[in-house]
Amino acid sequence: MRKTFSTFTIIGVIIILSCTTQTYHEKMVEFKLDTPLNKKVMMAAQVVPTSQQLEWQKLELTAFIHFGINTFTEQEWGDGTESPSLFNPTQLNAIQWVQTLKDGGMRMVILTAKHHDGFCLWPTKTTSHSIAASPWLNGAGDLVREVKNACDSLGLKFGIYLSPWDRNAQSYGDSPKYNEFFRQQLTELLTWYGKVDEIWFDGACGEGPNGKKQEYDWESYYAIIEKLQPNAVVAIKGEDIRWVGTETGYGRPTEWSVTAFAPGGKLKYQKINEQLGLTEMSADLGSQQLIEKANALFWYPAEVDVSIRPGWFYHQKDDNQVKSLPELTDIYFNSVGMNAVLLLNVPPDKRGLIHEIDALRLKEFKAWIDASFKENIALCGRSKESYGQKTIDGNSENYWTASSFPSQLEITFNEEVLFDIIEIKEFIQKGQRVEAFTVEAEIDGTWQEVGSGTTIGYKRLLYIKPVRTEKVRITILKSRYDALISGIGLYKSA
Ligand code: FUL
Repeated sequence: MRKTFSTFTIIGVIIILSCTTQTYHEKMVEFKLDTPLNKKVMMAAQVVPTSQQLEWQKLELTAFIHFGINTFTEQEWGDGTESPSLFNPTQLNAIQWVQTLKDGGMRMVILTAKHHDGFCLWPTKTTSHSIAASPWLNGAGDLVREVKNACDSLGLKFGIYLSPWDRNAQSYGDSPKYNEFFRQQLTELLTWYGKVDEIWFDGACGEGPNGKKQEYDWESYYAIIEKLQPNAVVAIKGEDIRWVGTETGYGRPTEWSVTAFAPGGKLKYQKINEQLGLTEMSADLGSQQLIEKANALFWYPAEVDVSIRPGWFYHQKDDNQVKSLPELTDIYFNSVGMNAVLLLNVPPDKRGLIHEIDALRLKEFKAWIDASFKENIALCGRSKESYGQKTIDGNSENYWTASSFPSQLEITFNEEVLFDIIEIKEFIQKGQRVEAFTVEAEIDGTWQEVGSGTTIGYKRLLYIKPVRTEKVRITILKSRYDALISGIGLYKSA
């Protein structure tokens, strides 16, 4: 890293270390009826994540494993009538799964303990429709334990996917009975395996007009989690992590972690969403127009789930359709680079192994990330101000406060640099605030815009045409309150 050539100057409007006292609202804020919009917006800027949500956001890359009876029947949604005798992986090796995912840069693994077909990957006492009735290890296996142990030994976090929709359970549709059954399953999973970091409640339910109508008792499920795994984050039909609304790997260019969209499955929150006409898939979940109408806001950050293959489960016919490296890197920019966490699904095959093609692709993906983000060019040289480097660095707890807008931050290099990735981070421990920014480079003596965006949040990446310049400036055009910028990076992609 060159340390001698560049200078770093802050131009224009005041950028000072924050020292005012403020009122932060952890996870949610409610408005009084007559709260004016400007006050609401200021309060929105001070909704902050819980420590668990913050830790989760920092993971950036997480993995999904869809594995179960569908793996053996070539289906995506089993109907619950499949015989457990079909489940018979011959070379199952959970260490190979977790090591492969780790080699792909993943920091957590979420396993489908039970998908919609109701087949349980652990020896549950709640039903005989489980691996205990399968030929795998003569019915003595416990796949949840194997994956958890592999995660522990390789240092990855561990999560559980548990489908509320269950097409095998006899009691499904008899609401109190099934709720009790589901609570028992949840209790087993949250007590038998040590620490669980994420619980993923799928929102899908394919019951048609003549199907069984099951009312899920979300509050009682959450109470169990609160009691047994208070540090876990709960996703999708949970109140900590939001489904981004697509399964394509692409988030929103404007992605607010503070949403008017209310989290989870509680009835009172569903009503809020009905009133505001919002679903996870709505284009806008957090604009000022929406804040104006809202009575409450939530820290409810986005998770982007997508499969490395066309389906969620392994199908041999898809071996030639594993996503390419450019597809994965594009997904990276559109998920991690858009203020979300990527949840990449990698389904093991019938042998019980992650297929060689997928494993290779994951390695390539990690190698590309490592090579592309190896050197933060913005760090070249010393900043004039003692704090400048820390701001660019983003690893410290320091940040800059830009208090009026537009506010500019200029980086001057004494020799030409080349980059095509721009990274900007907000200090989200104090909220998400920036609404618009631009990035310019001085090219042939004039400032030219090379990138722009709306929200930043935890991390915003822009993948742009390569730029050669000696000067870069970032302008925060609009922010809901003081903009707290905790990191700036310029990189050349591999
Ligand atoms: C959806 C399910 O229906 C899919 O099978 C898959 O599990 C995906 C992650 O969530 O809702």
